[in-house]
Amino acid sequence: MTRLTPDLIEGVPEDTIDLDSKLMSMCGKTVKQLALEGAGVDHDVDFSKMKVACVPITSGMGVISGFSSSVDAIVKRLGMQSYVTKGTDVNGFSQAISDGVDMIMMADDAMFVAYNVHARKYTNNSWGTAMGYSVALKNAAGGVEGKDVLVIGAGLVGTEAVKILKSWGANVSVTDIKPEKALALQEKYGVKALEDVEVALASHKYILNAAPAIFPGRLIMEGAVVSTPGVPHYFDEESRKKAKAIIHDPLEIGTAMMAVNSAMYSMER
Ligand code: 2YJ
Repeated sequence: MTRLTPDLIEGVPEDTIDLDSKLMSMCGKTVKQLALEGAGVDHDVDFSKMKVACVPITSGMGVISGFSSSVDAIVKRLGMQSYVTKGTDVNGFSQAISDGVDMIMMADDAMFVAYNVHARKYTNNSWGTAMGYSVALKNAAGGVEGKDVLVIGAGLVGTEAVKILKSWGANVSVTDIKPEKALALQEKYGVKALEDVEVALASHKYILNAAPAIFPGRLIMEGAVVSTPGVPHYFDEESRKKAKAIIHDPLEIGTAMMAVNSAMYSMER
């Protein structure tokens, strides 16, 4: 996982990118609607009774300025009650438990979880990101069943995306800067490993980019739908002109997906 930096997330609390409007125009759904779909829920859910604590974690590389407040804002936009604990780490966690919260959101350098206290289960960010961006891709593409979809990156998010897209009936190909990683997914999940990322990109209209890579516009297909959680995020003018949709935000889609999925562990479906 790439470490987020304060500049990447500075617009998240006030939602300066207006993610819902962007998603509505590309996918026809809001972030909450996409997250519910990813959690397998086919109706709106009132989350107003769900109490969430966001715990800042200082271990490893430490607190990222604005991270907990961004997660807090994202969770609030889903209609949940949320706050950032005063204490950090174990102190913050114990405060959250004493306050009787239903869910705890916290991240260190390796793991970001939404922990449902009642169900004693968590949803992690790799799955949340893969599912959130796969659902967005599916909606923007008008379904993926029987379509050729390319997953770039065979890391934690890419692997989850391969499994999800395959389960939806897509013809999944995967490519990674380390070919053996793509080959391992080919073996395990019966998808197709492609070695040359440029050839792969130029021949696919539907792309889930789970790698911190930058691709030149000459390789992007006309009318392409690119769902791209990776940071840094950069698509040149040619890509933006040619693509039908480039779906990206630094934190919200993955985080909303985690929060909704974890909340549903203890709510009626
Ligand atoms: O509590 C804090 O402020 C920090 N401990 C947060 C650390 C956040 N974690 C990361 O940046 C992960 N490496 C990646 C998160 C993935 C988001 N898509």
